[in-house]
Amino acid sequence: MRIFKITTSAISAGAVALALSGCDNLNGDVVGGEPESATGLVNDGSAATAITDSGNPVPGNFICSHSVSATNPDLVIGTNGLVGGLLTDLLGSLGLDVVTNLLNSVATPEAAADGNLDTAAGVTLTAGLLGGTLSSVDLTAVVREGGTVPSGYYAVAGLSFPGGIANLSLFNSITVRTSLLDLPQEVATLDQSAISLLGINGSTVPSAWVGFKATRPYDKLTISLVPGLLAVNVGNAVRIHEFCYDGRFKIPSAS
Ligand SMILES: [Ca+2]
Repeated sequence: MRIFKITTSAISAGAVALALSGCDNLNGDVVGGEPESATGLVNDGSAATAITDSGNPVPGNFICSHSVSATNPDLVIGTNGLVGGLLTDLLGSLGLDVVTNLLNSVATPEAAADGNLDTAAGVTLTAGLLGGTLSSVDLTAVVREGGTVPSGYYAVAGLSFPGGIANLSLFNSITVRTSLLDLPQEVATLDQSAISLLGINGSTVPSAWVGFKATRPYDKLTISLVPGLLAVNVGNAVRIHEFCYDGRFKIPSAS
């Protein structure tokens, strides 16, 4: 994996409109995430946030304003952080049962990029699926052909953990990565201690925005989930609510 560290350049809002033009008039505005109808991820600046800018944590809590739904993306289930031909090659080398189990690990993947924060892809961990050839359950939003998200925007996934705090400990790592033309661009990884901090606000259902500010353009945005316990079945271990490319940060008021 190559990791590029390049100074983020400012870019006007017009640039993304240009890059994402021809997208069936979708503008990527998000709906949902209202506190009174909370389905696990509230979009009022109260959800835990682990977003970096050039490797440094951005202070405050993320509020998603725009989703990659603007591009009518395809949602692809994968593993090992692979995209494109490398993923196809790996899946082609595996038995049908393994591939079927992997594909069945993510329910309603399209809900992770439908512009609605109240809908989510659900990830199930199946004992025995991971730990050998496969190391992670991935979900990638593939920006529609010809479109890219320019540098200066975000690569962020909104997550919730329906099983509560205990579900945070299921994961060894959570990684968000980008690629362009199937070449790896940037990556941010939460290790176990960073994941455990996501539950620090004490919500019954922990939720979080994870990812980074993109210093390189991308056309694929992937989240990789690596479980720590490989011998358990966990249904609905994590929900992937939305992939967001833009938003702002709110500093929680002291109380
Ligand atoms: Ca959604």
